[in-house]
Amino acid sequence: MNETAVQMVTSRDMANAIRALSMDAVQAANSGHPGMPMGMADVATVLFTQFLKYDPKHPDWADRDRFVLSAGHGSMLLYSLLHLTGYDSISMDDIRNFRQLGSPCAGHPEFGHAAGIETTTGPLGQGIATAVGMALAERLLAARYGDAVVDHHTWVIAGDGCLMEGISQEAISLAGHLKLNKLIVLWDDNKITIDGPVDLSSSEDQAARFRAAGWNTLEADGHDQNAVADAIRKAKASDKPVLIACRTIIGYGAPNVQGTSAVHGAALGDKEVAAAREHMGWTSPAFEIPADILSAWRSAGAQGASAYQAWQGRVSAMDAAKRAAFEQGQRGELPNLDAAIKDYIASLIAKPANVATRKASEMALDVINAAVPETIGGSADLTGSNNTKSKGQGVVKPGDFAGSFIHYGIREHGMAAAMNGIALHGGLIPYSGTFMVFTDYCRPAIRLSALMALRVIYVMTHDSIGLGEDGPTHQPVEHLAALRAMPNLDVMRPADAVETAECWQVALESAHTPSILALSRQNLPQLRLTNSAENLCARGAYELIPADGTAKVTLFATGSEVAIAADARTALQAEGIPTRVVSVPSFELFERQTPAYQKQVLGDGTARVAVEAGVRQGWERFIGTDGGFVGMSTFGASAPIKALYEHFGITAERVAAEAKARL
Ligand SMILES: Cc1ncc(C[n+]2csc(CCOP(=O)(O)OP(=O)(O)O)c2C)c(N)n1
Repeated sequence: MNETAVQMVTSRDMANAIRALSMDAVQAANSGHPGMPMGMADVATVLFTQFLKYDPKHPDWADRDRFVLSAGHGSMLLYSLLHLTGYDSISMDDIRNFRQLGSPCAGHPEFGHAAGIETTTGPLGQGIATAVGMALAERLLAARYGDAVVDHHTWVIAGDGCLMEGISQEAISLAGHLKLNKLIVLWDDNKITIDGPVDLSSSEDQAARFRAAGWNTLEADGHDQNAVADAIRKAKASDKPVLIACRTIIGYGAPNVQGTSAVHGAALGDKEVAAAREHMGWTSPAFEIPADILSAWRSAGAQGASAYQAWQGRVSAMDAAKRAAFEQGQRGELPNLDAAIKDYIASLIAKPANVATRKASEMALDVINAAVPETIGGSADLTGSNNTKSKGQGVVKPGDFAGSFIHYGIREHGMAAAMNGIALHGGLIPYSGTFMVFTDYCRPAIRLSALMALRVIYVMTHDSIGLGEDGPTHQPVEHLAALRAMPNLDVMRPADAVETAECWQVALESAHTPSILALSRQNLPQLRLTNSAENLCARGAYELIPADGTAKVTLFATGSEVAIAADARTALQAEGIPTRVVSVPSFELFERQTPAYQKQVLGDGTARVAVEAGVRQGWERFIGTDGGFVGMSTFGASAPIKALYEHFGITAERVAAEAKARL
């Protein structure tokens, strides 16, 4: 490094490198958001050169600080920082190809596209809520393994949009309650959104809102790097999470448009780009960073190498068993799970349990949580209904992270996003529950679990009209179909205690796919009464009861309706109609089977009827165009379960009649 040259480089020059790259990349793509990166360049420069703990050469360092660009539209800020600080994952060519197919520099930051992108952001508010999960994971792991190996901050850059979104309230309220004091939010307080000034649509006192939720708040002129550094220094000493309101000018550096919504989300145009160059004194052509400025950035990026080495030394010095557990968690391996589930299923075969699948899930969790210490459970204030807390599971409390069960409160959306953060952080496997109907309240975060390919397990109980008296607001009808429509999400609806255990195993072993476990409120008979060497649910659909004779009818069912299908089969067999029952715990898992297996399960040439207490959409895959479907086509109603199943005609008689009508 040329020391003299570095001394001549100012931190404002370094920030201007971000501004230049951002405006030039947006100009080249002729789309994107230059305003936010240009406005927050000074703040980000302070963070990445003076405070953030990271090592571009070891981007997977378990104890690195996490940086979340919640205002994901400002993606060029992140790409610039990663390139400038020396991450190999973002080259200058990648930046030139901003927003083009195949470039890791996508329109919004996409997790998995380049090292250093800690999470996918873009849907406003998700980033800050995900960061709460990361900060929580850090404290949970620190409680287990000690501050010597887990001791990092989680930083967020959030804009007005993130803070206006409802999810931000759930997130800040949870973080404040838990006293996640190593979470620091840098708010891009530029008072501009797309439609114009923030006061078009909002007049709240943001800092007061954060304080009411248990945060400390600070403010700084976001273009005075010393003031920003002072505020960050104070924030790091806080015993509560901290919001730093950074007063900035959107598009800072573009002289004719800065401070206006015009600079939020459109290329500046050649004339304004030239004017900004002139204004900033930036003489380099597009996509060229003067050597001295690049060198200053690279040495900032290299600062973390010694901290990484020191951390490695501390990991080596750990007690051997603890270290092995820590590293196993980081790798995400589950060496004890398979044997534990097999033993547990054998015990169910020996002593069948006719319980609700939510209860069966709790029984499975008693086994799983003992065998897989990485699990972190929770519920959105329905712990006793979701049955997500296993025997002896300790509860996480404000400032006390020794437990592994989180009372997320009535914050379903925040809970789901926090689970994404826990999974992204690494070292832990989050699962948590609410009522199935409230997957709608979680859906934007579930979508990100799926898009980011995270191991997040959603325990969704009360999965049909079978919940009874709470009525149609609480009864999912379209939810299974809606969730099955989402790519890379495994929706599983087990029929009994054995299937529930098998589905849990599939969910835990799916390292790159989130799972929904749809579980019943009502008791169900155990239908699996013999041991199987194989996890049958992993097949997605399988013949549960063969026909007595050459099958003329195939009945398909999921979850609580499998028992109804079994009753219908008994009736049909009694009438001399050989009938088989196929249990379909998961459409998605079935699609991954071989065509030969699928053909065999589908039972070509038989009359086909499906029964599920939900809408028909999607069932054609199993029943074809001429099959029968017994389910729901309207919302449910408030009544005892028996009356509801009769009222909506989800009965064995109806299933048998639909079959006979097709013979
Ligand atoms: C959930 C969601 N709604 C809407 C959008 C579209 N959108 C992107 S940026 C933005 C305005 C954000 O304003 P602010 O956070 O102040 O960003 P700035 O103008 O400062 O860049 C909107 C509405 C989005 N990305 N996500």
